[in-house]
Amino acid sequence: MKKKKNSEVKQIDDHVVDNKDRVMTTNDGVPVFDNNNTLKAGNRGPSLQQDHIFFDKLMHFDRERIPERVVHARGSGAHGTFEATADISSITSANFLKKGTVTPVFVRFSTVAGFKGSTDLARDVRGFSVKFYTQEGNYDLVGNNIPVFFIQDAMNFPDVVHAVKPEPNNEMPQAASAHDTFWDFISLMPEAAHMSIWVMSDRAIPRSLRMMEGFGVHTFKFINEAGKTTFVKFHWKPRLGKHAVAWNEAQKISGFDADFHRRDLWDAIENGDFPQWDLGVQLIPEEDEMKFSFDILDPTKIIPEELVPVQIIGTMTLNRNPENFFAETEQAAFDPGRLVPGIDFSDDPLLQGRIFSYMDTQNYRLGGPNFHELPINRPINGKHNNQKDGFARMDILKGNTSYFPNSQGGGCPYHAMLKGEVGYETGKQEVQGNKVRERSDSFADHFTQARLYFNSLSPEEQDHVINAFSFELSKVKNEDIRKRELAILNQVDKHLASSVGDNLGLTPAKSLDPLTLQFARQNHPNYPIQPKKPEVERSEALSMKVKPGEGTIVSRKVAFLVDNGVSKASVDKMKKALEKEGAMPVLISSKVGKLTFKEGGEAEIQHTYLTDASVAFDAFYTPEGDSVAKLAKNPDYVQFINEGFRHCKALAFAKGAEELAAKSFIEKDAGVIFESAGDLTADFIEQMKQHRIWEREMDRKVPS
Ligand code: HDD
Repeated sequence: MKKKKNSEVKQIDDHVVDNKDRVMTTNDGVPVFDNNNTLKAGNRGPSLQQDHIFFDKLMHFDRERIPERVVHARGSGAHGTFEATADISSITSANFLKKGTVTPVFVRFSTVAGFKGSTDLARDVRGFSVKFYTQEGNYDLVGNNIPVFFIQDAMNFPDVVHAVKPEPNNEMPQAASAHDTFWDFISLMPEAAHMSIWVMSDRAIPRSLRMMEGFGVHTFKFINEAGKTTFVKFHWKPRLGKHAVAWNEAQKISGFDADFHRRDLWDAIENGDFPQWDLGVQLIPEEDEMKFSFDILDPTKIIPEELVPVQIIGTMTLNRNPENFFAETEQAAFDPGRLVPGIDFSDDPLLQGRIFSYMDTQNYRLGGPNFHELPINRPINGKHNNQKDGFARMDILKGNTSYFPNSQGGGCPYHAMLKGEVGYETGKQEVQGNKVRERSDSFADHFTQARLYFNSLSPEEQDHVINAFSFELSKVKNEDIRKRELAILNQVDKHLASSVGDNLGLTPAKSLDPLTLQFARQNHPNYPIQPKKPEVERSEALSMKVKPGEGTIVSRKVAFLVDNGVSKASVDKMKKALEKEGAMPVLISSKVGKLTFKEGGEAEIQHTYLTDASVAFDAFYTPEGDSVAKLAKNPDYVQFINEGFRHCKALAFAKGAEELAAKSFIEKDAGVIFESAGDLTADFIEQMKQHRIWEREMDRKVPS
């Protein structure tokens, strides 16, 4: 793929090593004569202490691992660019947000709880970290795909993470929240109610990293040239829409392809299907800080788009895969404390705590304070200061002055104020108050927005939330925990609580559990506090259901279920129609290698019923031909289409293949397209655009 040489790419390319046509060397560049045999006394004799070449190799190998991230260990990264498309210069002086400016970015998506090698399809929040290499230094927007957080104060962060991670005695379960310690914690923290509904919704099992929203979560501040503050919430809106898999699918994908999301992102970029997101902002004038029924500093709250619309200010395109996973994705150090002029923190107590944690963790994980010098972390505008030495220092500072002020070095590097240049200036803010460890009662309404989210979902999405809570709480062994969580759900929505209760054989209690109340009163002595009337009770933007007439099938994978003797004409007709819409047909047959067509000629097969699973595809097409008789006898084929049906995906059958539907549990139904009944290709594409045919899910489950 042709590479675009932006300054970040150049900075990385300068460090890329290509071994092609090179002789192997030691780490000191000494050519290695024999890389197979250690040095021995006689060819059957003991190894010699003087084998420096062997030690050089083993010493490096023994130290190849670094600590994985304590959270968000599992991640996938990509390079790209961000282009600012709107004039917001009256709101922020941030240079990279000036209309028309193009800034290199590196993005890392992650799950939170699982270890580095865990499955991509865990039910979990996804991290959405973006490093902007701006001309005024690096800016990191370190967000998630869910706009709220479990806790309100950073003091509880290690606790929530300990609760969700595998339990400390037996280190189980991996990459899963469905266990006692997590729900014990959540059921004692009513502030987690809102986020827990998001995590139990389809948002936590995205179809693709390319099909999820991103959020800065906290309220931040924009500062303009005159020093005026505007509060801001950041949103990433995916051009491919927001979509999920079903939970049953997620569990199966984890077995078939634990790298499902990583592969999908990698392949899309290699194929030139560059994923894109628009960056949106919600702007709140400083004077309106206290205007809402909730506190904008509370990270368990969203600002509904109906109250403050999202304005699009730029577009991000991911167009280049990393050369090397470790050097780039693993060593990328993100830090929400890394701001550029024009952007500032708010007083959100969760955000304030993050300002310490990331710097500290990078120092530990990347082995000392010079991690900024790794190619992936270097600012492209250069770094100039008097910091020096430390493990693995790479920059070679010229001259004999490394202090300020100095006269010997001409007073350099000088600070921006000395020459009237732009430097980072914190927005002015009057601060008053006693030193206290307390929480504002404006943070005490834990259920109104949880309800807003649940009420904004379609009935099918609500059903998924109910099923997810039922699954997770069924896995909890301690019944007291189940009851406590049910009591919380009952504060959010009666239907939610009673439906989950039915599945657990429990009747939800009317009020919160005394233990939950006791903990809540440690933060708010008068808890529960009468909530303010919310401005909106439903927000359309929160549902992921595709609206009629919307939706795209760009980059969707369609399984063409074939075998030798399939009709080329029947394959090509559908292939052409799908490719025109940007979808990706994939031929699946009983073995890899050559597939012969009915009309003569061959195709190369890469995917088989053996290696691939129905859950990895978005839709299914069975063309006609002599293949039909073979498929009728192939249980793996029948499993493919049954499962596709169960997961509410569109299925199309060419005229001569329609009888195959009867071999499975599939009948004439929504999203099941028979060529004899209409326009095969157009109907198929229309159904695929909906992403799923949810109406089929409610009462037409089939075994698979
Ligand atoms: Fe965090 C990593 C997102 C709260 C402490 N966090 C990390 C990553 C993301 C987030 C996306 C992965 C970065 C990467 O790709 O390398 N974290 C969030 C969001 C939060 C949040 C959206 C709340 C709104 N985090 C949070 C708090 C603390 C931390 C309150 C501690 C006080 N987070 C960390 C960390 C990590 C991290 C321990 C682990 C690895 C790393 O930083 O680089 O410092």
